[in-house]
Amino acid sequence: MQALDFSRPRIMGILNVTPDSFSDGGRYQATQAAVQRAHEMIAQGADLIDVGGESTRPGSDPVSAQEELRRVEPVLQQLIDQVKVPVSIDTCKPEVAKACLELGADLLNDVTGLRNPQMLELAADYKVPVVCMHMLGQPKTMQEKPVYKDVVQDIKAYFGERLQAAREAGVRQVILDPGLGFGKTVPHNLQLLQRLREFKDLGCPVLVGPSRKSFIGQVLNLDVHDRLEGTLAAVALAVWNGADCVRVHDVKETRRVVDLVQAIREA
Ligand code: HH2
Repeated sequence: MQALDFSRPRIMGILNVTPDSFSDGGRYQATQAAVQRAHEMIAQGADLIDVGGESTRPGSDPVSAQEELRRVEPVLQQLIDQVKVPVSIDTCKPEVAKACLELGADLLNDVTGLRNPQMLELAADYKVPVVCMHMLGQPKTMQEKPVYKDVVQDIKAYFGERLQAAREAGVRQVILDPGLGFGKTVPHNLQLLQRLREFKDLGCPVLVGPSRKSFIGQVLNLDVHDRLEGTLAAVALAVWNGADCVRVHDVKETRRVVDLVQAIREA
């Protein structure tokens, strides 16, 4: 697999094959509904599809690798045959990652930030890029008073360590994601978006996932199904501030925003 091309900002469409994801849980549990949704997102302009079989919303309980695979495997099997865009697997479990790579998944999205060295070994063995997302603690407890000295500097220091480990393991491309909503207060999330460009110093593509997240709901006092404009504002600023990829549910609207911001950047 070649390194992914981030010569222009990319859109990663979210496909949650779960009963309990925070904004779309239960909608794409049936394989056909999930596959159809992936095709729809690609037609709307998604550059990548991210398939997930475990919710990591705040307070969620982990599911077994067996259950996660039962959810994602049939969807991946069809998608990998049918679509031309890269398909990623959103998992932190090496067993799940390996089975999906065997099926032909094109990249790994690890919300536990490559804490498990087996994820690095898999990315190196299968020669796939990997998203290293920062999370403080575990989903069950991560929102209980997260503390940083300086949220950007602390996360950069963490990335520096993981990048070193990734290089030593022979991983060819690491995409860095500060992990909006994963062990962060509202001000932390806002600062991460405001100062996103600082992550570019590390020399890797930067991905960000603001879609429908609770910091948007808290700033605007809006429920999860009413966060589209807030998400698009965050997407616009993220791309302006150097994001190479945005992970979103609402691909059609995001494509328009990203393309306009990019046109302004290039003008
Ligand atoms: N956010 C979620 C899940 N995976 N991966 C990356 N790289 N970055 C993110 O910000 C990110 C992620 C949570 O959102 P969602 O998939 O919509 O919800 P859930 O975890 O409830 O399935």
